[in-house]
Amino acid sequence: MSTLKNVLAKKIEEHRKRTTKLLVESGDVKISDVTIAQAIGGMRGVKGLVTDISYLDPFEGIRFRGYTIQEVMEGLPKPEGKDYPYVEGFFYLLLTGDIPTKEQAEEVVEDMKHRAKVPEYVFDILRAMPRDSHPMVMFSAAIVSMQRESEFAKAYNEGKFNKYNSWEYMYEDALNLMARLPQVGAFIYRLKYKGDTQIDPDPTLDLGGNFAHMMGLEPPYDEVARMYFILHSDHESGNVSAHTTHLVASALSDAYYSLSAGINGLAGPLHGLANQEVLAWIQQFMEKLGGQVPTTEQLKKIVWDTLNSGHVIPGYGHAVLRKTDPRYTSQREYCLKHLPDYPLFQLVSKLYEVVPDILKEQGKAKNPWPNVDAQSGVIQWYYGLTEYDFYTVLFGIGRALGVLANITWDRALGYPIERPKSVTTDMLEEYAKQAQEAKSNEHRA
Ligand code: CMX
Repeated sequence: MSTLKNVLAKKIEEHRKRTTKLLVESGDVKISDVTIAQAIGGMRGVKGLVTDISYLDPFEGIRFRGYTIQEVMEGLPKPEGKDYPYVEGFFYLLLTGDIPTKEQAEEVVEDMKHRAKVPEYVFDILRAMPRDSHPMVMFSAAIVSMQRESEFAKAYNEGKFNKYNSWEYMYEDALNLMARLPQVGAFIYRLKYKGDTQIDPDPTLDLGGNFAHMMGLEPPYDEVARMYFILHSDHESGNVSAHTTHLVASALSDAYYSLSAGINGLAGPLHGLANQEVLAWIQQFMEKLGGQVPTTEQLKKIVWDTLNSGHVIPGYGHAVLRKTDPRYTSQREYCLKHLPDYPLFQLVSKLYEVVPDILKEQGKAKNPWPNVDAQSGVIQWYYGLTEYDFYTVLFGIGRALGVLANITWDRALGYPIERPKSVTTDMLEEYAKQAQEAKSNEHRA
């Protein structure tokens, strides 16, 4: 058994006791109430999910297994001479909660290399799709097409499967998928935008390095890939892609079905597609201005015009965060170091100066600050990846790290099929009436 699987097995053994104790001794302790506004309004703020992979504080931002982004980037082992850590070592952290040693991280690098072979039929399927299909359609289709490779589904069908060992099959699927996604992503990119001129994987490289290589992008794009995949990996369980993956897996669907479903959610413009929307929006108004960088006054007008036409400002706002997203800040720091004078970076920085005040003045968005998507396209564009409808695939490869770690733990802890209860509008009206009556009785008393 690999070190990672061994460590994970021990952690699971220990953790199961905590979950059982909570259920047996304190199962009826309340952690959340639900208002009518929350039931109608997308369950915002309702605590009804459990994950230990990451936690999102509205003001501090994301912590992965208790570590801030900076601690992750500084503390994890890195390939020789590189500034950003092995993605594989980060996956070790997400799964186990431990920062791996360099040896442990490199063991995962080697393990993933052995799992990285994408079946030929996936390429045939992708080539058979209309070339103008959105890259996220191709990505999702490629993932679900590999379902026949699922160890989890095989074990289930062969009756090997039980509540205690099912995580091991999910783990195998998670590692196999994670090892293959970079090639699937790079294949789609080169199929769609580079005339199907494919670049074979280089078995000497780690996941980030190999992705850059297969995309045909020179270093330091390998560093960008490592940073990008880590930053986009997880944002606790309630976001659409993580929640969907978890929900589908709760029906004992395997990792292929579950991840493909999560990727479909990521493809929505209010979620992961926002990174593409930011660039599309910028390109649109730059075209209107004849390529001239807008003045602050012009930018303010563009932002107001966008809002007044009923559109959201892509890359701004968040359902949980109430400050600038530290994933935005982390990418901004990269830009300040590597491309401070790049006009697109300066434009995005100018937007940062203008948009929050306007959103505050408009008074609708609860969070006027930028999220991860406001900054991410700039770096991609700088390194030559200008086909912005591909950006959400990059997000998807990263997001897979978090959601696959989550569903492995879901099986380890035996979480049941997810099935919240719904009510009708009549029932809500009845609750409202009863609350009003109770209030008037209180006044009278
Ligand atoms: N521009 C304009 N209006 C915005 C806004 C923005 N960036 N963000 C929120 N609002 C509006 C909402 O549309 C909503 O308007 P209505 O009352 O008319 O419906 C109002 O402000 C209240 O929304 P909220 O409670 O602040 O935000 P939600 O939790 O409902 O939605 C999000 C969060 C991210 C969908 C929203 O901020 C948004 O649409 N942002 C732009 C798209 C984006 O960047 N998405 C990526 C998020 C990160 C990710 O998942 O990748």
